[in-house]
Amino acid sequence: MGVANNRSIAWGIAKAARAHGAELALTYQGDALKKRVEPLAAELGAFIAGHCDVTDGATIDAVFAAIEKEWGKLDFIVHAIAFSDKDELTGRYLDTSEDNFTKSLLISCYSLTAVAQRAEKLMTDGGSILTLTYYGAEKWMPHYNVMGVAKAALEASVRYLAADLGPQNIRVNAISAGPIKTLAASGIGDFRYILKWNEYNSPLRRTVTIEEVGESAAFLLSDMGRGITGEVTHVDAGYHVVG
Ligand code: 0WD
Repeated sequence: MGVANNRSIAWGIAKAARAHGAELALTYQGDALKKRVEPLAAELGAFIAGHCDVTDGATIDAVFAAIEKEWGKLDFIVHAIAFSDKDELTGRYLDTSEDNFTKSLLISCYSLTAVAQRAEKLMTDGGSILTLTYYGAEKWMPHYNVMGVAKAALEASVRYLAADLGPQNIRVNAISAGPIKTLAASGIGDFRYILKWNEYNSPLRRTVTIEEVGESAAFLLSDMGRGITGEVTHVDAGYHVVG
């Protein structure tokens, strides 16, 4: 969930998962993205599980019904979804409106729980749930504002969901990705500066690619990561140790 185009982190994950033998389903949000996602799905032989807007629970239900019909069960799910009004991803966190706070937290945080509730029923042989977070959850970052608060709540959700779903051998993890130029990231103020800053200061002296996030995700989604749950793994060229 969260392939918007071929620069999306979810696309990097889908490609890596496919390369390691996964059968895939993709969702799209609205007709505009449908046109982008259809050819990408075809490229990976993935089926389209339908329109999903996480603010509308009926569309989440419909996606899981489509998956149940196609496969009967589910092994893993990738949640790569976030939203905040662009106007509030600049300036001060202090100026966050109640409306955007509620919407950002609903789409960027609660939706993981909403998805996990549906996934639980289909993960009859255990499973792996993965979400995407960012260092702005741990430390203040310029312009990240309400998204930092949403990501902190998302990371806490990973821990609570991991504890709830562990007895069914369903693992819940997050990847904290370094900054990557995607559609969502382009809404963040001074994003190019953040990219450069990471390039100069991270231990690997560079930023990461969606392919690198994808490979790490494939590890966490697969049985190779079977001992890992409730974890936030940084795939950020090491920036978190210096930032
Ligand atoms: O630097 C970055 N790009 C980082 C992104 C660093 C660390 C983490 N992340 C996170 C993001 O916060 C997000 O959770 O990775 C995840 C994926 O983001 P992305 O790959 O950077 O961005 P993008 O390709 O734009 O995909 C995000 C998608 C949306 O695309 P747009 O740009 O149209 O908002 O999230 C989806 C949508 O497809 N999305 C929704 N899906 C269902 N229902 C909704 C919604 N209400 N809102 C957004």
